[in-house]
Amino acid sequence: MQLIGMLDSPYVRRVAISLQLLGLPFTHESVSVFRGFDRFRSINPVVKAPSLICEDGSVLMDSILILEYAEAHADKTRSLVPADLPGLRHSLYLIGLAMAANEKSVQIVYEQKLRPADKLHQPWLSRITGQLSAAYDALEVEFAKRRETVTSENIDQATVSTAVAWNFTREMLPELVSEQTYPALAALSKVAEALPEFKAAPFGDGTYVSR
Ligand SMILES: N[C@@H](CCC(=O)N[C@@H](CS)C(=O)NCC(=O)O)C(=O)O
Repeated sequence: MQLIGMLDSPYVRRVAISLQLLGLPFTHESVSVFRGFDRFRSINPVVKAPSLICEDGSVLMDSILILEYAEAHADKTRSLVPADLPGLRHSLYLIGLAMAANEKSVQIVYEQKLRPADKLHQPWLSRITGQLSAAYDALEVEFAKRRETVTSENIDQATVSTAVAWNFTREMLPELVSEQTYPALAALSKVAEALPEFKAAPFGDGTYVSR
């Protein structure tokens, strides 16, 4: 399998980390949806990161769908989502919050970097900034309750997605999420970013190389 997209995307990064945790070998091509538009379009005409080129050549897109495929593909002894219904429901609730944090962060970045300054619509920016805070407020409540130290063996998708989202927002919009306001998320991030699977797929324009 080949993962296409840059690791500065939280969607690409959560897939790169999850594939490792699920024991699925893959190669990675770091292609920008902006600077590498033509190259990306030659792989996936829709130009969405992440894209995953599967064993039979079919191309999947959207991190949620790619991870659904990865879970089905992986050895049944390792899953990043709980098997029991209450556990799964809670995990999906948290993943939804992390995905909303990603989406709102990306929207804010696009507003700031892509839209001409005189076209900026402040009410929209205020709205999505409020939504971003609401997602992190709820995640902080959850992770403040957790006591177990995160390891490569016990980490779940809710934790991977939350840690990746937090790191992305801190890298791109540090003024919006302070470590003082979100101490549990800041602490989680430190532990998660030290795991080998996170270190092998660092935020930025690098390429994942299998260990
Ligand atoms: N819901 C999608 C979101 C993916 C997404 O929006 N990726 C961005 C990069 S961070 C992208 O492809 N942007 C280019 C575009 O939408 O044209 C997922 O989970 O993969």
